[in-house]
Amino acid sequence: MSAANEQTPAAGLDVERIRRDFPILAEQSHGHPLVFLDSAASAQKPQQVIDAMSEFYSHDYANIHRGVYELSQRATDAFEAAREKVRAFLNAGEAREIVFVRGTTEAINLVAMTHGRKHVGAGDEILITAMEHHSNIVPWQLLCEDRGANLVVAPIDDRGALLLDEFEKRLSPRTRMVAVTHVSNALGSVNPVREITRLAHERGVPVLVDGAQAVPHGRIDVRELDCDFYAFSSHKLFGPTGIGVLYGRSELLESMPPYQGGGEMILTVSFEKSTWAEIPHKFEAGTPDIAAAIGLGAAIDYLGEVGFDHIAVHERDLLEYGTALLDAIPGLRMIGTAADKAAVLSFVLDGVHPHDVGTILDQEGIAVRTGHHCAQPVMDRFEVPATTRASVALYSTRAELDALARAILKTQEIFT
Ligand code: 7TS
Repeated sequence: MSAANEQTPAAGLDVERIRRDFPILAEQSHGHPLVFLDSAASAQKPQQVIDAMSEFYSHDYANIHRGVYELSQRATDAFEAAREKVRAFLNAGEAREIVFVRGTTEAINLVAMTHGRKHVGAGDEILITAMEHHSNIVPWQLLCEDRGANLVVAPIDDRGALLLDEFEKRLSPRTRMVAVTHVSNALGSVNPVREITRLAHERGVPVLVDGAQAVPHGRIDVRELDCDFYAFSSHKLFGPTGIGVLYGRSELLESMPPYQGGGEMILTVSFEKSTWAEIPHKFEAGTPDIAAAIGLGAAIDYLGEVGFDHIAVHERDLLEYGTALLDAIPGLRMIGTAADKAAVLSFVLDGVHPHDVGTILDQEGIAVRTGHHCAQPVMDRFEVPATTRASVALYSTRAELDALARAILKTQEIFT
């Protein structure tokens, strides 16, 4: 690969070389160089990922786990090699603890509909936090409706950080599951997952972590976090859409009923009774997005070569730099100022609706997300209808944040 190979740790990240790996960053938008500050919605893809998928389709493509012929074996090997890369990436104990799904949303639904249905009954509780993305709220609400159970929400403070003592108070003898985000997509707040798993496990409660916004920014170790489930989407990790991961402790996955029925997930089928394949295949009914899994593996290789320590240092610099720039703009209020924060600058401007901010920024070639970010309860908590959110990734630069600040000032001039 590029930059990383020639880097010494002290040299940090060579962002210009990294940027050359991402062909889309050379695009223009409305006659300006594209300033892509929406990586929290979905990250851009390096050439290495695009090439890995194209190579697979060109040379190794066949359906997996079925054919006795060589090509199918090659495809199966590539798919399973991607699983092993994910295992190593999360530092999971075993590759069979890695289930390929469509993304974070499907991973959480899978746990709610299998583990949840098995263990949650009338009057039981699911404990989440006030900063969850809709995909870590609604599956639990569906489960609660189905079972007559209750969704309990741990509050956050005015900076957007979880109130851990309030969280602990809400862990009750009826709590059957804790489901928390690792990093908030709307606020950037980083949750103290290790503390959360400790508190929950003291009471015998399993913990699911929504890692969608955490994986692109730092090294994840599911064994150190001591979580029971960890979910993420490939497309936010510089990989393709259509694939994601559910990590689950093997003993939990083994004890769970299947999620969807079909081919691939069975051991035997008769009209009287079917039996299930071993994990993880029990949860992988039907033909998966094979090329996407291989693309995800290539993204993980890429990040490994860049080095997560370098990425973390670079992004911390961007976050501090961007925060100082935006804080200096009169009439701008940051939403989400937790002490432990990652990659997200969410804000509102006095007298200008976020959609208008987004539209003016777009005219300047700057891509940001505006709206409730699929976290409506967070907007309610801060009493705003929406925010403008700039989010950074390993390829973002200080110059892009300068462009953002300039465009915000221009927006204010237009609207006042
Ligand atoms: N959890 C979190 C914390 C997220 O940020 C997202 C997507 C999801 C779950 C769902 O991921 P999916 O891949 O299954 O869709 N977040 C965003 C966002 O912030 N802007 O667009 C999508």
